[in-house]
Amino acid sequence: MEIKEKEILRELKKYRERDLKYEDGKILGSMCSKPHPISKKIVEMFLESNLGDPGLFPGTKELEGEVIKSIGNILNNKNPFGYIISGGTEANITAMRVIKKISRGKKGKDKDKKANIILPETAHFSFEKAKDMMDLNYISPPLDKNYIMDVKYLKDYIEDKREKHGIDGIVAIAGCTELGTIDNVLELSKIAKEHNIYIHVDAAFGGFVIPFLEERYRLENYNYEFDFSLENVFSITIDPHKMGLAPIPAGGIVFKDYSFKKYLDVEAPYLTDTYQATLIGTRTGIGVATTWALMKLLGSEGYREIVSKCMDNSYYLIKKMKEYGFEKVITPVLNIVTIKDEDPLRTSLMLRDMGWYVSMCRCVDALRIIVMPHINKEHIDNFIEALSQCKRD
Ligand code: 0PR
Repeated sequence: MEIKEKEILRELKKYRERDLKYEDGKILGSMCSKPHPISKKIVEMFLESNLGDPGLFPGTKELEGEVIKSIGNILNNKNPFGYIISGGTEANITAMRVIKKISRGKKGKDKDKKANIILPETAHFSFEKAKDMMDLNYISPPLDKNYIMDVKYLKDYIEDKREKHGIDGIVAIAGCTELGTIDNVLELSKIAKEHNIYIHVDAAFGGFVIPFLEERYRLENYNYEFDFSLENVFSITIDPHKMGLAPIPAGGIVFKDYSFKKYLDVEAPYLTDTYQATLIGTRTGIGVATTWALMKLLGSEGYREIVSKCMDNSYYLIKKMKEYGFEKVITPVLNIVTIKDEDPLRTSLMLRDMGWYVSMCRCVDALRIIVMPHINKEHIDNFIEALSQCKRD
């Protein structure tokens, strides 16, 4: 290797060494994890692939179709249409774009009127970005005692106070960023069916967890249904780069069928495919290839094992919290654990000074720990010690 190249790599390494490493077990507030080792080889193989011009990369394009088919399978959809894109943010913005387009069609001469969309208070901030771009109108019903959208309130709202043009869309969350809760999509689906409303489910996190959640981790009387088997669920965000263990960037947007493509297509007459539907034009095929490989390699059984390990560790954390006198906000639904705290910002900053990175909830005073696959029981023991030291200081 030329001296200059070696020097550049050495220089880069210095920067990279300052980054935290998942395997050190100190990253407790991230929805990403160390990608599966097979990813390295695939990244190299697909380095120059560009799905922005799919005619040049027909092999990668075909793989994308296969991945969407496999993801469709875990979401109970035999005819899925969708893309592996940059992440949950792009996926959610894409879904809002479709709702906006459909609503315009419905509003006729009032087509400049904003789309009215029901959005949970706990929705990810990516929806704020969509609102800025598309001037949407969000309506947020209160949360019920389980920290999910109050379905009864919503039903009354839609029936009693429907605006002239009604509600154009409902966003439901399956694996909420803050608490890991799942909206009652079954009930929402009934309401949506009755009033002809589009449902988008944000399962960016839960999409690779809920289908693989064993019975013993499922809470009684809790509704885990969230997929295309429910009527009026027309799109789902599901991110391989979260619990799917794919490297970044790998987000997923899946629609019920191909008919939704027309709302996204813009003309791109000089490209090999003369229409483009994704928000991002030039886009790597790395996410497609890694997701394809991981779904083949791990299969349902592999993902089930990963999810069980994370759930087991989540319950281990709950047990340790109890021993040390810390309280949870809710019994974990998925592998996200909440720790009540009067001043979560202060505590998280103290923890950060000690090298621990946790995050916080917005809807309740609590710390939030995402028990990802890189976290083991020893990390949890050490973390609880550190947390209790914060409280003593
Ligand atoms: N929808 C949900 C439910 C999410 O939790 C997130 C991200 C998104 C959409 C957006 O996904 P992208 O970030 O892929 O666009 N949730 C995490 C969060 O905001 C993202 C994250 C990941 C944050 C790793 C920190 C981190 O270290 O907490």
